[in-house]
Order: sequence, then structure tokens, then C-alpha cells
Amino acid sequence: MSTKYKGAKPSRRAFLKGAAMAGAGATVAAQAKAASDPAIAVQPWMQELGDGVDVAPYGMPSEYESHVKRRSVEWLTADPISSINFTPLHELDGIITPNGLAFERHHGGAAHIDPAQHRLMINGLVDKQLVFTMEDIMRFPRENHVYFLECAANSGMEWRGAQLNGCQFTHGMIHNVMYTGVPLRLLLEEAGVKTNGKWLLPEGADASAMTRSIPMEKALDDCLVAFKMNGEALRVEQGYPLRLVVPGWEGNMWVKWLRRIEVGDQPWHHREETSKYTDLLADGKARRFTWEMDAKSVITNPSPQAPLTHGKGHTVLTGVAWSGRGTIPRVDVTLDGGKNWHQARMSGPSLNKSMHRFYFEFDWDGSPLLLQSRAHDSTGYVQPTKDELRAVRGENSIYHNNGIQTWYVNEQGIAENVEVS
Ligand SMILES: Nc1nc2c(c(=O)[nH]1)N[C@H]1C(S)=C(S)[C@@H](COP(=O)(O)O)O[C@H]1N2
Ligand SMILES: [Mo]
Repeated sequence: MSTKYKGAKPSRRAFLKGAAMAGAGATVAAQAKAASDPAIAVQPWMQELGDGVDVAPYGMPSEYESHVKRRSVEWLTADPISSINFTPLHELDGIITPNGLAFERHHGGAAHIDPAQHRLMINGLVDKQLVFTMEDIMRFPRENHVYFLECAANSGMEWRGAQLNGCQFTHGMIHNVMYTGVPLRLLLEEAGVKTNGKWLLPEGADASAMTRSIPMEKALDDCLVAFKMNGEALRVEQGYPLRLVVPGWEGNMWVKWLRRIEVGDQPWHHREETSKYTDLLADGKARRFTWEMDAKSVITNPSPQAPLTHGKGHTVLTGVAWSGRGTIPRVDVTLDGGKNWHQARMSGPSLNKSMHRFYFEFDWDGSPLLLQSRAHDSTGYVQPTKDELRAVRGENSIYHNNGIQTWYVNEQGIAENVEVS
């Protein structure tokens, strides 16, 4: 079963064949036989010289990885300038999202800003109104932190039942990168916040001029004005040259292309915190200012876009978990829809308000599976089932769906988005 493929996932026929072969035994490696066997064959790439160092001044992934890309959901995209392109979680490992695969969400398209022409203003209830150039900002002490950014609408399409087939679409409105930036506290100290300055209104320089109200305590606690992600300049899609980082809080507040921060004495109740990013409850009342992202997890492999192609035997299940309230000390996994839970193995850095990686190795006997994962965060909070969530929140919500996800895996290893109750 050679798995060299390009562009698309293996066909159904290809993995049925694979399943039959692996069914013969639990061995995961074989012995080389014929001269055409890849283990001993003299391949074309061994017979000619490779690329010179001038071929890729900015490196790109192998051409065999072209299926690893952001994707959108057609019916969600009325117009690409106000849409979402999801992170391919099922193709990634570890905890860091590569810059080119970080999901993007714009309300008025991605602005292309000349950093020399970019300014950040701090005005309102301050002792002195200040205007910073990018060079000014880089002269403040900077910090490095890995944080996840999750759109509050992540999994929002799943409130009333299982809908989208793939963790890229059900859970891909998230990325996790290392930011380099200046603590917002330092810029506010420079401007001098007046005693009645209790709220901030960050504003973007894009066509949507995104604004959100942020309480002063959060700004002084851990917000960053960031200019780098994973070591290099922010990508255009992520707000180049400057974005606000609001750790653990809903993605909408992380204003991109940050141009102004107004200090006020009360929240503004702008569009993105009234008609949007509020949760309508069953009694007709709406929750407002639901800033924190609750603990959540998802199994990324196997999943609908990543079927079990090798047939029976030893397999590696993996997924990611995160909490806007701290770290993830533990994730449980079930293979039978919640009858028996097993503690997963965490691997990789466990950082505050960052994505965590878990694994669970097991022998698949070829019978159908109902896979779920359940995150525990450092506050003791446990990720709820979708039914538990709906009992409290009703069925009208879009935002903050952190319910447990179920994948049904059939005898062929094909996975599907389902719900169990
Ligand atoms: N200026 C500006 N900031 C913005 C937005 C926007 O459209 N304009 N979208 C917000 C929303 S809704 C989310 S979820 C995040 C998405 O960040 P990303 O594109 O890096 O994934 O940015 C937020 N900041
Ligand atoms: Mo969002």
C-alpha cells in the first residue's frame, strides 16, 4: 500500500484495499521484496541533482502537501470579502499553527497596509493623546507568548445538530501561534490613563473599521499589541502590521490592522457586541459580553477528512484542546460514545491560554467507533456534552458552542459527524 498521493485524500477504493491488506496481521512494517519496492528501488530523485538554494528564497511546503490548505464553507460565504477560511486541523500536529494555514476571518476584506504609513493613536480619557509609528512601538520592551485565537462562532453551525463533515469546518475557526508584541499596559502607561478611564475601544484600519469594548482590567493584565507571529511579521490576513492580542477571549476582540485605541468610562455597545456576539437564550433574553472562550477539544484524526486508511490494528488517535481560562491538564477519550472513558496522553508544551495536543494509541478491532474527547481545564471545568449545553442555553445560539464532538467511524474506517444522546 504505497500512500504517495497528490492533491486529494486517498480514494475510497484505495483505502478499502489498504484495509484488506492490513487485515492480514498487526505488523506495521514489511520486508522489501522486488527491485521495484520503494525500500530498495533507485528512485528518479536519487539519479539527478536537486534544487539549488536560489530556487526557493521563501520556502514553501512540498508539492505533495498541496491538499493541506485553508478551506471555506460555500454556503457560509455570501462574499469572500466578508467570510471565513478554516484551519485544516486534521493535517496539523503539535500545537503551533503554521502562518499560511491560520484561519482568516474578515468583515471587509484583508487590508494591505504600508507599515511606514501606519499609525497607532491612543486617545480619549488620557493625559496625553499619543500617535505611535511602527518604529516607536518596536522601541518598547516586547514579550513572546503562545495563544490560541478562536472565533466565538467556531462550531456555531452545529448548535441544532451535526452538520459539517470535517473538523476543519466544525472546529477550524482557531489558530495558535507565538506572538511577539508590546504589553498594551506599557503603551497605556505612556499615555497616562485618567482615573475614570475604565474601558477601551480598539479600532481597525480595514474597511470594516472593526471596534469592540474591552474592560481596562483585561488590557492591563495580558493584552499585547503584536507585530510578529511565529517569529515573522504578521501575515496580511492576520492584521499586518499590527494587531491586538486578547488572550483567551473571543476572536472578534482581537482587532487586526490596529490603528486607534480610545479610552472611555463605559462600554460603547457597538454592532459587534450587540447585534452580533451576543447569545439569544430560550426566554428571548440575550447574554452579552461573553468574552472568555470555555474549555473545548476535538479529535482531529481520525475524523471525516482523515479516515482510518490502514485497517485493523494499532492506530494513533490525536486531537487538540484549549481553554480561555488557563491550561489543559487532562483530556479524556471514548471509543464507544461515552460508555468508557480513557485518559489521553498529553504531549507538547502546556501553556496558559494555548492549544494543547493529546494522543491515544489503541488497537482497532475493525468494529464501528463513536469517538469523543472531553477537556478538563486548570480551573476544574469539564467540557460539557451538546445536550448539557442546550439545556442551559437553548437552541438559538451561534456563539460559544464548546460541546463534545462525536465522530462515527464505520468498519471501512470512514468517519462522519454525528451526535449521540
Ligand atoms: N480590523 C478587523 N479586526 C478583526 C476582524 C475584522 O474583520 N477586522 N475580524 C475579527 C474576527 S470576527 C475574528 S474571529 C478574528 C479573526 O482573526 P484571524 O483572521 O487572524 O483568524 O479577527 C477579528 N479582528
Ligand atoms: Mo469571529
